[in-house]
Amino acid sequence: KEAEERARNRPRVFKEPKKCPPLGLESHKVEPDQLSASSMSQYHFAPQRARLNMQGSDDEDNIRGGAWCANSEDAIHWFEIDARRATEFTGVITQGRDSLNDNDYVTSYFLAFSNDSREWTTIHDGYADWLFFGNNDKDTPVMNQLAVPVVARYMRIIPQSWNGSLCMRLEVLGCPLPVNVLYRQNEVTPVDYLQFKHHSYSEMVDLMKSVNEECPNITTIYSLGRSSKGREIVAMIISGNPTEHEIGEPEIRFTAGLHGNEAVGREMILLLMQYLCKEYKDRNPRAQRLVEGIRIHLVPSLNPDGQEEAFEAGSELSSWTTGHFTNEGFDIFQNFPDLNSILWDAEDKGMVPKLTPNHHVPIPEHFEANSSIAVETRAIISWMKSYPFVLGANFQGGERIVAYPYDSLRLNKPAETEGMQNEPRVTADESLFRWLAISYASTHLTMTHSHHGSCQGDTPGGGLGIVNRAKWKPVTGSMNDFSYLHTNCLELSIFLGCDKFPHQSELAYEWEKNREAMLIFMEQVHRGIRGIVKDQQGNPIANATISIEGINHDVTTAPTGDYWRLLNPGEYRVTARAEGFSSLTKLCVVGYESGATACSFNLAKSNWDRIKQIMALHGNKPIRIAYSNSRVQYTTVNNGHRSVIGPSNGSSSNSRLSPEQRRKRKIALIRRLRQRKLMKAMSMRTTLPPTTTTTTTTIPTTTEATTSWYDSWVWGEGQSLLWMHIKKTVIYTIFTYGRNIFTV
Ligand SMILES: *[C@@H]1O[C@H](CO)[C@@H](O)[C@H](O)[C@H]1NC(C)=O
Ligand SMILES: *[C@@H]1O[C@H](CO)[C@@H](O)[C@H](O)[C@H]1NC(C)=O
Ligand SMILES: *[C@@H]1O[C@H](CO)[C@@H](O)[C@H](O)[C@H]1NC(C)=O
Ligand SMILES: *[C@@H]1O[C@H](CO)[C@@H](O)[C@H](O)[C@H]1NC(C)=O
Ligand SMILES: *[C@@H]1O[C@H](CO)[C@@H](O)[C@H](O)[C@H]1NC(C)=O
Ligand SMILES: CC(=O)N[C@H]1CO[C@H](CO)[C@@H](O)[C@@H]1O
Repeated sequence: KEAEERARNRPRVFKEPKKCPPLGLESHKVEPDQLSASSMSQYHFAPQRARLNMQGSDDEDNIRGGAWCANSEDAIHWFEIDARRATEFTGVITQGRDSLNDNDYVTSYFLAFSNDSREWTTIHDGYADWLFFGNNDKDTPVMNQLAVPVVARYMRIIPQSWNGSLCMRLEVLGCPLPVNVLYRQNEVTPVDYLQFKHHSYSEMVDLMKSVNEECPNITTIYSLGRSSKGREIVAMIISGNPTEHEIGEPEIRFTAGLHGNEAVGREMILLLMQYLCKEYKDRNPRAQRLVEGIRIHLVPSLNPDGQEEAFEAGSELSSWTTGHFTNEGFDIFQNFPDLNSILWDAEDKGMVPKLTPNHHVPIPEHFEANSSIAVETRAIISWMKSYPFVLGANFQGGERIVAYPYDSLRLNKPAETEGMQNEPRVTADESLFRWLAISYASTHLTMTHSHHGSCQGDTPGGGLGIVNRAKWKPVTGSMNDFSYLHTNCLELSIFLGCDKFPHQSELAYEWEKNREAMLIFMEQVHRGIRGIVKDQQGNPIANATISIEGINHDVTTAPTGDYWRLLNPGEYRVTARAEGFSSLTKLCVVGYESGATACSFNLAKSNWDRIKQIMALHGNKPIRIAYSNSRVQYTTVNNGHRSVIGPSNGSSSNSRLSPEQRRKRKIALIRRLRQRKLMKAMSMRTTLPPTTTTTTTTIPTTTEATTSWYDSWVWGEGQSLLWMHIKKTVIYTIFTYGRNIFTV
């Protein structure tokens, strides 16, 4: 009480205290063996759990302590940090225990320092030990700065009072003193043209504008829409021709800041902009290949309101959730329509892909009116649909891992035996997603270092640095699942580290860790096949479907007819389908070398489609034909209008032949036609049901398993079908041969 009284009446220190960065309890730069304590209440509450923002779990099966907690039976309590070298300590940030139900936090403490961990000097105010006031709740970090820095190797926090149980999480601020030259060589030398600092919203926009001014002909800035407080969600395109989609060029996206306090991704994207601009101008061949071969969309902050909230709190005093949500309280990442249930329900009924498509699952109708969808989410959805994205990643924080979809969890079968493990549903592209995740994780400098465990204490990735989100921390309505099920784009989440908002002195090293991984990940967009689907006149076909045999997830062509299908190396049977065209299947081989395999299609109008066109011309009524020598006229049955159709220049063609030649030609032709008719009639009799209608009965053919029988009628050079009418089992057709019209 005396100490408290004195502390309250102590004159304020007006001198600005020296500021040092965190030693790295939160970021895990401080290793487990640097942390120790007088006692612990249970194994789950070991001193290693005392890191700022450590997340706990009260789950009975998997208890993870949300703090270090002392054994309440002890009389003396302390928590000790070994900085491993002489350090100038300048402050401490404390937080209570992360827990759903308990309110455990330390309200006051002493600080002591030592050079050998035996003799301790407690900070003193001249009369007695200096009492520091701690927390008032379990989550908000509270910082105490030292008026005068203390040089030492060890530091102890000696709790004096607490609420609930004695539990705490903390970060220590200090500047390590240089030991010798060798040590300094290990430190990263920042590249001078890059800005290693945290950006507020307006600083971020300014930086993007300056990159745009620096590299005007490879960059452009646009907006996805506005946040709920009216801030533009700004994006930059970097590409050889940034303002338009070039046919054949894939588009990819990097996004960050879905959660405003996850700051590393935002800064990595801003650094990537500066890097690509500078390296492109310096004619770095790799940067040039990337910029010219891909249209790269970079969105550093999808939740600008959250970004501002977290930025104001700062890198140390932002708690786990400061700015995580939008202004209206939504977690954007998991605010998307749940399409998984729709697809999985259809799958359970055996309807996929024959009756329900395995891709582009429609958004439920009530979505437009649903007030629990954030304005930011709506802007992102319409953005995702308006560019032909092939590959994307959203950067997040709080863990060190790449998570691939599905993010939503449904077990394959209901448990038959108690205790039996059921596997979650996996995407048809599981092995590709794993590859994409590994391409990032294994290139990142530290993501696969599993010897320290993961940030929150469980090791989900088994050391590979990748995890299926549904197996780890399932969420429904995620951006990744939505992207996979509603668009052509494969989207993953990249969690960049334990500390969501690290001190800005860490940014240079973060850039070193992520730079190569980001470039490698972008280059993966050239893995697989790509091509253009056109009709026989060379017009691109939009919205054509590309299916890969054995992978139950199709993609579609862009409005310009081009498509990309990311695939691991292998041989694939690829089928292109489009409304009104005969489908076509090809074998395309994806090799190990870089560069997508070209696999383009020219689709022929299906005969059926042409028949429908001709019938539509005549009001969908049967057409009667009449002969007059070699000139053919026919009339529509109903209205009596006579119309002379097309190839009636018979006389001009046949007039150059002698009558004998003409007769011989005719006989030969009739013979051929009889033969063909017989063959077709035989094959049809065996496959057509007795009351044939115009539905799709299919005949297996040698080439195409999926060709409709009316498409399989092979027409010779110069022949084409004009009209066909089907009545019971009799098929009437009109077709042309050369310049003559025949009927069968
Ligand atoms: C630790 O040693 C340094 C000199 O090496 C000294 O300046 C400092 O006061 C010592 N700290 C403590 C707590 O004894
Ligand atoms: C960009 O502009 C500069 C100068 O205006 C020019 O030298 C350069 O070739 C241009 N680059 C591209 C990709 O058009
Ligand atoms: C609105 O959207 C949320 C989140 O996707 C969903 O949980 C909810 O069921 C929807 N409400 C209606 C009425 O569709
Ligand atoms: C694309 O084709 C599908 C059927 O294959 C159709 O349902 C959908 O409306 C088409 N989309 C567009 C944008 O044309
Ligand atoms: C029909 O003949 C006329 C004149 O003989 C010619 O101008 C026209 O191009 C011909 N049409 C066709 C379809 O051959
Ligand atoms: C013993 C205990 O838990 N006391 C208080 C701790 O703080 C919370 C609020 O922060 C109170 O509700 C508890 O009563």
